[in-house]
Amino acid sequence: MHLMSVNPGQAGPGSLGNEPRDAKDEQLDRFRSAPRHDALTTDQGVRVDDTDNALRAGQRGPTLLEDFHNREKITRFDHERIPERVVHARGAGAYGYFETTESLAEYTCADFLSEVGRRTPVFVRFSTVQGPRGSADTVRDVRGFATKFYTREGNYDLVGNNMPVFFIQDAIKFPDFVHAVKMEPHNEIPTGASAHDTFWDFCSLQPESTHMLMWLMSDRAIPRSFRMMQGFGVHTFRFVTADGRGTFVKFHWKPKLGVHSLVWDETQLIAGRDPDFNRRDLWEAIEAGEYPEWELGVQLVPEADEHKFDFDLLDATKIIPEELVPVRPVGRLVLDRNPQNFFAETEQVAFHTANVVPGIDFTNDPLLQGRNFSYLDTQLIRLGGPNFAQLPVNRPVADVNNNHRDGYGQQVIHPGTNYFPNSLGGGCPAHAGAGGAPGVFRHYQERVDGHKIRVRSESFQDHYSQATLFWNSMADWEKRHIVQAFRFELGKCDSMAVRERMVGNLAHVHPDLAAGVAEGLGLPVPAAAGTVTGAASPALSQANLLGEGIRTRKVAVLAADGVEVPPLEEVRRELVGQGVIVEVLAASGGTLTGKDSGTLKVDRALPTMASVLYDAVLVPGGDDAVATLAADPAAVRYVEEAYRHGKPLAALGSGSRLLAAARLPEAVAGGAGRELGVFTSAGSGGVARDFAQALGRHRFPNRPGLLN
Ligand code: HDD
Repeated sequence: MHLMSVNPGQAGPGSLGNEPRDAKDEQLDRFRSAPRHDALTTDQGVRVDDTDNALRAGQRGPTLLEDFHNREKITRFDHERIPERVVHARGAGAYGYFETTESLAEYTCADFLSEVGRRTPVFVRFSTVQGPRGSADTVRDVRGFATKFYTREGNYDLVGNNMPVFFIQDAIKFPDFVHAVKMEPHNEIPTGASAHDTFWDFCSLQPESTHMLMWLMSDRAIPRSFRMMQGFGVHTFRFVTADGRGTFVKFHWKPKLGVHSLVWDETQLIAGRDPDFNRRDLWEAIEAGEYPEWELGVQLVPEADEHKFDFDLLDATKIIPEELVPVRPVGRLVLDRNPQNFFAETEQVAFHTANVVPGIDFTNDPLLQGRNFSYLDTQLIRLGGPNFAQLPVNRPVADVNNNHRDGYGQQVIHPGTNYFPNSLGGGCPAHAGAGGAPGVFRHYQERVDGHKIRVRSESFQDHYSQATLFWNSMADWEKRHIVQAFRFELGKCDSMAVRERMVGNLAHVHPDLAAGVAEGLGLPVPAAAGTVTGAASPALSQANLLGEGIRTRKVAVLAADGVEVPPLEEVRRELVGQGVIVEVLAASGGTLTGKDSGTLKVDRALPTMASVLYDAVLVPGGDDAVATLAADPAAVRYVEEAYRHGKPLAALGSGSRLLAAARLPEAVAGGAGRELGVFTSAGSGGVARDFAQALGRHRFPNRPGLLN
C-alpha cells in the first residue's frame, strides 16, 4: 500500500481555502491508497511472488518459520480488530456538508454559523446503542446521530440521538444504565434488545427514565431509515459572542423526507431478511445521488429566562416544547459521499462532546459534564493511544500546532522544541489571541458559587409531567403502538415484581397507558397516581412530521408472464417521475412476456426479497399473470403482509384478483379500500396519483386486521 506524500499533524498551507469542503476532500485524498495495479509487496515494500502457498520443506513437508511473508500476513490479520464501541457499536457513516442559511452572528462568534451560504464539510455516523457490531439494524433502540463539522476554527462534534431526552440525569449513572441495558452478563442475551429483566429492573427503580422510555417504546425507536429520523443535541448548550455574552441553545435536525417508522412485526422480519436494512438504505441512497438532507434548527433562550420554565434547562430528561420556544431554521445538512473504507472511516471516527469551537460552550448539565470526560477516555482505549486525532477521518482541516508528542501510532515527525515557553524554538507555538483576536477559544465566564455536595437539584425531581406531555401528544395509533411495545418488552421480563413496579410508574404518566399495559400483562390495573395534565405538544407526533414528497420510497411490482405492460408503465412513469424506486419482482429473474405484446424486465427474483423490504406493493393486470401469482404462496404473502403492515396497495385491472386471493378483511372488499390505502381500477386511470399520495402518508394505521 502506498500513501501519497503526507505531512500528518499539520494541514498543508492553503488547506483553509475558500471552499472548506474541498479542503477535507483534498486532505483525505492524501491518505487514500494509490490504485492497486502494482505488484504485491510486504509491509516493507519487498515484492512477493506467491501469496497462495506457504514456504515449505518439500511439496508435502512442514511449513517453515523463515517465511516472513506468511508470518506477516497472518500476524496482520490476527490484529485487524479493535475493541468495538462500548455503546453505539453498530453504525453507518457518510460525508457531506453543512450550509448556513441564517446567520447566528448575533448569538455566537462560531465562524461556521455566521455567514449565510458558508459550507462546512461534515462526517455523520448513525448508530444503534445496545447491540454489538454484528447486530441487526431494525431493533427497538435509540439511534445515534453524531456529526463532526470540520470547521476552519477546528472540529466541532454534535454527538446527538434521534430522541431529544435521555434515560438519566447524571453521567455517574451511565455505567449502571449501560450495564443494565446491554446483554445480561451470565449468558450475553439478548442481542440488540432492551426486552429483558436487567433493563426494566433498572428503569423501574429509576423514575427519571420514564420520559425517555415513552420515546423508546414509541415508533421513533424503529425508524424506516436513518434518512427519515430527527436528530437532537439533547443537552442545553451555550452560544457565546466575541464579547462574552451567552445564550442557551438546543439543536434539532429535521429530515426533509419526513419522520417515518417501521412497524414492530416488520422490524423482526427485516432483522432476518436484511439485518443491514438501515445501513444499506443510506448507502444506496447516496450512491443513487439521492442525498439525504436535514434542516438544522435552534431553540434559543436568553440567559435572563433561565428559570422561567417549570423544568430545569440543565436536565437532559426534559425538552423545551416547541410551543414555548419555536425552532428556528438556520442551516442544512446534506450527505453526498459514502466512505471508501468502513474501518478507516466509520469505525475509526472518534466523536467527543468536548470538541467545541469558539462560540459554542457547555452548560452545567451534569450529564453533559460527565460526557465531556468519557469520550476522550474511551477513544484512548478504543483507538489504541493518544494519536487518534491524526487519523484521516478525525483530523481537522484547521492547522494543528502544539507540543503534544510521541505515543502509539505517532504519524508526525516533529522537528524542534517541544515545550513552552521556549526561546530556542522562537517561542513557537505561541499563545493565540493576543489583543482579543478572533477565532480563539475563550471559555464562557460563568460565575460559580456553591458547596461541594452530592445532591440532585430539586428542580430535577419531576419525572412524569413531560412523559405525560408526550403521551397526550400522540395520535391514537401512536398510543396503541406504545402500549403494545410496553406489553412486549415487559412481557419478556421474567420478574413479576419488576413488571408490577414498572406498571406502577406508568400510572403516573397516564391511566390509559397503565391500564393498557397492565391488561396485556394480566396484572391488576393500578389506580391513577399523581396529577395527570392534558397538556400536549403537536410537534411531537410523527403524524405531523410527514415531510416533503416520496422520493426513494420503494414499490414492489408483482408480475408474471402475461402481464399487461402498458397500464403498468403508465403508473411506473408517474411514480418514477416523483422519485419513487419501482422494482419488478417475479418468481425468477429474466424477462417476462407481456399479455398482448411487449416484454417486462424483472429486477429481482421474488424469493430474494420480501414485502417488508418495500414501502408498497403494486399488482398489474393480465389474467394469466395474476392466475400464476395467485397460485404462488410467496406472492400472496407479499400482498397480505403489506396490507397487515399498513402499506399502500394498488391493483390494476385483474390484478385485484391477487388481492382477493390474499383474503384481505371485508372492509376492504366492501368499498372502504381507498380510505384504507388500497386502490383498484379497471385500467391505470387515477390509480397512479392516489397511490403516490398514499405513499406520502406512509402507512394506514387504522386498517382492520393490522399486525403492529
Ligand atoms: Fe454517549 C458514544 C450519544 C450519553 C459515553 N454516545 C455515543 C455515540 C452517540 C452518543 C451518538 C456514538 C458516536 C459515534 O458514532 O461514534 N451519549 C449520546 C447522547 C447522550 C449520551 C445523545 C445523552 C444525551 N454517553 C452518554 C454518557 C456517557 C456516554 C452520559 C458517559 C458518561 N457515548 C459514551 C462513550 C461512547 C459513546 C462510552 C462509546 C463510543 C464512543 O463514545 O466513542 O464514550
